[in-house]
Amino acid sequence: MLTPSQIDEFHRNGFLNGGPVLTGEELKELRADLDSILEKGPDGFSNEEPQPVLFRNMSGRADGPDALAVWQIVNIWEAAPSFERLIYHPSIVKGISQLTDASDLMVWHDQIQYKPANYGGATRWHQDAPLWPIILPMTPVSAWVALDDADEENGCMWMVPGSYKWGDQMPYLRTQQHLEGREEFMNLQGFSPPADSEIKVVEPQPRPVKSGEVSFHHSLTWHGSPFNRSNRPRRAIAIHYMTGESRFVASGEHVMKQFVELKDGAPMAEAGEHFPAVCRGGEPVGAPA
Ligand SMILES: O=C(O)CCC(=O)C(=O)O
Repeated sequence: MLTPSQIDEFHRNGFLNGGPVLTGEELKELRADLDSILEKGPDGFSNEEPQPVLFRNMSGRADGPDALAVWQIVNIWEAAPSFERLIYHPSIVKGISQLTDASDLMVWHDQIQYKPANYGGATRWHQDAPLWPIILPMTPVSAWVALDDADEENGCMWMVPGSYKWGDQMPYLRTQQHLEGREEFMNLQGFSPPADSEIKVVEPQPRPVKSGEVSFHHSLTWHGSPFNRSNRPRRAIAIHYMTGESRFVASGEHVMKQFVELKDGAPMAEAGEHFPAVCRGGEPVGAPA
């Protein structure tokens, strides 16, 4: 359970380190499952095998001597039982329910972003909700679980306090895509927060997360993560949840749309097995046996 002061901190900043949620045993199993999937690679799954929805190097700079990689795996929970248990993790699910005030929650999708040691690429400044145009109202809060200590050296996330209250600012953030290295990541230039904002300055902060801890962020919080030039990998997973109010927007595009056979405006709670319910009536339902 999050405390009232943690919930206040989240509502002020738009992010929160929720502390440790994984046992040593769980961490070991998650790392081993991720490593074996990374070893297999995007083309290593047979048709009969359960597999993730997407597996790709999302770095735009993957060729040549400066090759950089961010391995993105969407819905690893569909390929590995340890990750399936993680999306139902009672502390994570309860935390999301507390921070959203929603009693019913489903998984929208999960997402590994693995930055290899020495040549891990950047995840540029962005907000999540504008990139998810097939659901409304927007899915409000995500959980990000570190499988390695994530710090400034190996590309931890950076966030901007209060930015989630400034609306959809993706057009502005798209002008800042040149910021990729650790030394330049704080140099967001040329944006003035709305005059009535509680926080009126753009102050990017690195947000280290220890392995086994969960960090929560709002889907309009400005965030990103620079290169990993350290000699340590950065393994982590984001789990994006929807509330029971989410409805399908048929005009949008998203990699998860292929699994939605609903009419425009229908509740995403009816979207089926790729979007499992994890919380009902404010209580985590727990992983299937
Ligand atoms: O793992 C990262 O560095 C970025 C993750 C992210 O953008 C997210 O969780 O929304």
